[in-house]
Amino acid sequence: MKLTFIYFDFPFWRVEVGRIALFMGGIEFGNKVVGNEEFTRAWGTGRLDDGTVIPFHQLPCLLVDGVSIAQTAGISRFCGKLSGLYPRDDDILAAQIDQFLDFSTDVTELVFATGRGDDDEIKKAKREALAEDELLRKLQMLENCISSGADWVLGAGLGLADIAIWRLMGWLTSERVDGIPAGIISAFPKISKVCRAVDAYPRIQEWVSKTYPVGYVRGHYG
Ligand SMILES: N[C@@H](CCC(=O)N[C@@H](CS)C(=O)NCC(=O)O)C(=O)O
Repeated sequence: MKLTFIYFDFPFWRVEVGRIALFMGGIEFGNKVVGNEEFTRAWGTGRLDDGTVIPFHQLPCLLVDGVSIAQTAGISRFCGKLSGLYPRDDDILAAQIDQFLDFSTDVTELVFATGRGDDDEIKKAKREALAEDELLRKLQMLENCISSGADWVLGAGLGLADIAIWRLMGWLTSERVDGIPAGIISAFPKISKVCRAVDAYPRIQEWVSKTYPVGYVRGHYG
């Protein structure tokens, strides 16, 4: 099976969950990096310059033997199934994992939608307000879902939910999202603990040193 991720040159959670799942499972895959100009064209046409279909004119996509699969959660589940990180015979655990993938999408949309169409200063002000209100409310809900003392969001080992939350929080606390302070995580010790555990996990460390630029700020986890 030939697997190729199509995404920007940025290790965002939306693509990293699938990539890391495959990496952890020892499954080979490739990457096609799309620049902003090509993406603008694909956003309009639904195809990359080489003709590859982008079903919903959005990224990420995963090409599986030439078939384009879109949507982060679907891609993550597919990769999780290949690598043993997403159950094929435990519907409740599968649904629990799904809820954290979809939660990560909700938070991402909440942030991206804030200030969309506004100039940079207004956008920043709106995101600062978000970081003091609705975003905190969402993160508190996530905090409430994690058991005290747990290293992982679900079960006894690192899984897709942890990878999603680690990269989502890494993005939010990276100081690359104008208006969202890196310290936002400090009110949430259980989320911080999960992020630190993922960040220190040997196979994740291996992935980071293999694929992230030296000195890349992965986030501030408290
Ligand atoms: N529901 C999609 C959303 C993907 C998405 O919004 N991706 C961004 C890039 S990170 C994008 O393509 N934005 C352009 C657009 O939505 O038109 C998913 O979960 O993958």
